Amino acid sequence: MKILVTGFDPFGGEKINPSYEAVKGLPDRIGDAEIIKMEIPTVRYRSVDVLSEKIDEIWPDAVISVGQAGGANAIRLERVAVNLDDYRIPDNDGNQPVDTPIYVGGPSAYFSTLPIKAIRDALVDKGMAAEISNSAGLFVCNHVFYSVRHLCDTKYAGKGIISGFIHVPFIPEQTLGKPEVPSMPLEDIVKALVTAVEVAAG
Ligand code: PCA
Repeated sequence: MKILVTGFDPFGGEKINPSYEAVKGLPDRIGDAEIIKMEIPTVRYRSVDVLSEKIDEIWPDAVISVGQAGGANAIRLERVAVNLDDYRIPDNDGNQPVDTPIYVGGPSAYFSTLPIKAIRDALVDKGMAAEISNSAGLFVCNHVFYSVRHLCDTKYAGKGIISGFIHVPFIPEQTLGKPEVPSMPLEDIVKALVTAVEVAAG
């Protein structure tokens, strides 16, 4: 089985994005699963275009997208993606849509098809801070989460590809001098993603 795991490039003035830093740290195999790692741009539509090209090339069984959630104090297993872009800051190409559908005529929302409760339980069993989140925001992470789910139900319908989204906290080097802002060591985020892949791979 093949699992495509994506992280984003830095955005919003940050020098690194812990999502791709963690994805990069994953091994190339986890159990029987081959892990394909990819950095995608924090850019509306382009993020999904490159991801979709990769799906066409490798035909994964699962797509797990990972993004930074600044201020989060736990791994967040996202439950729902909504059909709306409403960016509080411009993306890395300067796009800042306001209350705009991602796919005109698409369903209002999609649920994750990853086993998010089983992943949460496995992480909590290992003593990690993890929770189900009911909003992935309205920025590029939600955009990618929604779009990949939409593709799995339309262009890739019948292929059985599961997909979903995991938000991760800042890592400590991003919060230097800001003791009030939570962070999680990079190696813990990598361990959490390994567990997520193991559970998703069944
Ligand atoms: N986090 C942003 C987009 C890219 C990322 O890593 C978000 O939560 O939408």
